[in-house]
Amino acid sequence: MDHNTSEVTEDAPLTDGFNLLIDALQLNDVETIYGVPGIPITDFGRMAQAAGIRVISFRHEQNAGNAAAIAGYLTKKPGICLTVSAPGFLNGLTALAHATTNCWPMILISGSSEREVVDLQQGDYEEMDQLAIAKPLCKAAYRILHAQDIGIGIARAIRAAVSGRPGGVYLDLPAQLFGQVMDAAEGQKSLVKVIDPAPEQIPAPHAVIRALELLKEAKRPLVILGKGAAYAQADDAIREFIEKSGVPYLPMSMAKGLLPDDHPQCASAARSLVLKESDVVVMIGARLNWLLSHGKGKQWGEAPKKFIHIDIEPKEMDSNVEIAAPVVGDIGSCLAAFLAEMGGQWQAQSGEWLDAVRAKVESNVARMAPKLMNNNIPMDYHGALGALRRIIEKRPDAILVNEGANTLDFARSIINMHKPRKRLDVGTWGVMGIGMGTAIAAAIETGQQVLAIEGDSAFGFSGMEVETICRYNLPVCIVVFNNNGIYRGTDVNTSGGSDVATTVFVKDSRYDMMMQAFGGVGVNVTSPDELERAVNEAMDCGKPTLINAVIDPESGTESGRIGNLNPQSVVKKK
Ligand code: ADP
Ligand code: TZD
Ligand code: MG
Repeated sequence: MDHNTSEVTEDAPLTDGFNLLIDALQLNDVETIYGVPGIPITDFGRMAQAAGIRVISFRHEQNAGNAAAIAGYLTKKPGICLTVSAPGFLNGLTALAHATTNCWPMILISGSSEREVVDLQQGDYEEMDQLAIAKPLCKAAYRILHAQDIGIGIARAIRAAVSGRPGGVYLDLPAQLFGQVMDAAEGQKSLVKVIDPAPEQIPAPHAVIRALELLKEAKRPLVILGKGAAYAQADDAIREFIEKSGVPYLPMSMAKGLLPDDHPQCASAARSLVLKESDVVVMIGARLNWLLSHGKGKQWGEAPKKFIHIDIEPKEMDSNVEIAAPVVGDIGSCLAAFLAEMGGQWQAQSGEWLDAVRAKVESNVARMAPKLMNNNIPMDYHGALGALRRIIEKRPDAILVNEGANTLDFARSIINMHKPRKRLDVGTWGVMGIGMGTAIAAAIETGQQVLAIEGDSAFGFSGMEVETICRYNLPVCIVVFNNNGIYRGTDVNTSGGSDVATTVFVKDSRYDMMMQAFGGVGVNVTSPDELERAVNEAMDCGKPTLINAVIDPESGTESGRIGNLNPQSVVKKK
């Protein structure tokens, strides 16, 4: 069948693949597309923009993809990334895999070469079997070959991305699809509005009772909140459950702020104690992966522990340790069921255990306080982050983006978050390069001021997007923690050769000048006071700003807090 002419009569109004794609996306409330233009999607981007979709053009697809991924996390709607074929697709694929790993909904839409030529491997322009390559790296992958299938194809992609455990979806659009013409009325009829894309998943009542009976028996209970809990946007129910149960809680990195970090039940500053000593642990939207030492080993102590696990993904239960009380469902529904079952009778946890946790929190916080007030030059991480902590305290609506090694680990523990979904970082993989894509999407999706705290290495992975930030005039303030390199800027090449060590960069670089190159504000600061002043100014005016914060190159440690995962040779080559 020739799809350019099928069922089209001479004078009936026509539509084509370009228009149907735009109609299908708009019908499903897609407002923003993140991407990079080129063959075969240049006109699609133009037309989408003309139709009122906001199309944000990046300098590299990985950053556009990271923007789409975090947009999905922030909005519970799939973030859309649009790329060209083979190389553009591959650039976007890292972000698609990252979204899938983090359980965030995203759709990577890539143009592709002609199927006939690709399948015979005849060497088309940017030839690649993209569908096959994407499949193992995402939650679902589809290809649309006919214009009349665009409606159903987009619907499948949306539903696959957001229902159940969210994840990345790949959508393959061969070049010829865009130009396929069909009758406009038939085209409209073929569109699909996705009804209830992420249906509630109600937990079984007996699973809820089993969990609460276990919790009632606990002497030293603990709740761990993960980014799935933040994603679920069940903020009130989560707070009510925590407060009604009286149980201390530990927020994972991106769950910080679900309840304010200075909440009396927050156990962040007593992490080692609560992991070791707790007897019943309630996991809410968090996995027992490497970030929690797989739920076993030294960190978790000797005392026997029982786990209650709330998650939408049944396969997550028993993934690392035995789960005594699995509760499968969406977090909003699960916590509503918990609260209903707890009723007015529930005896909130109090006494010795909470007192011990509070005492530990208070002594650790007091020990840290003077370090955060230091005004040393050159700055160390504590002095610089103490200043930024005071900023976020005063501006709790600002969104914090954070990547690096020491820059990440210190910022996570030092900067208190006060509201949900305000801390966006490297996620499950600890991937460098999410910074600028994340900052851009955060500004666009929320309209809030963004503060991106970036290691100098981490920033380099997506730094060219400062042009994008200036082009769209986004309220993003980037602080580059410039310690001349990865972990520390003081390593030396032991060969005696003229190359510098593998972990160091050009000394005394001026990242602030990169921002100036595109009309943004660039500032170089050397003290915490200067840093605080510069960030406040940036946030008051909302102009794109990059602050080069000179950090003592000796103050970091190898691999930050996860040095234990870093194999090091004991038999080093001379
Ligand atoms: P963290 O890194 O913060 O510990 P993870 O990414 O490991 O968090 O875990 C998030 C978990 O949340 C995943 O297992 C995912 O299935 C789950 N999840 C995501 N959204 C929901 C939801 N709406 N309801 C229940 N569970 C969810
Ligand atoms: N590449 C990717 C994509 N992700 C990674 N995590 C790494 C490489 C390895 N890596 C880290 O885990 S942290 C880091 C790298 C290269 C950079 C640390 O240096 P920084 O931060 O300047 O960003 P600090 O403050 O100097 O530690
Ligand atoms: Mg560094």
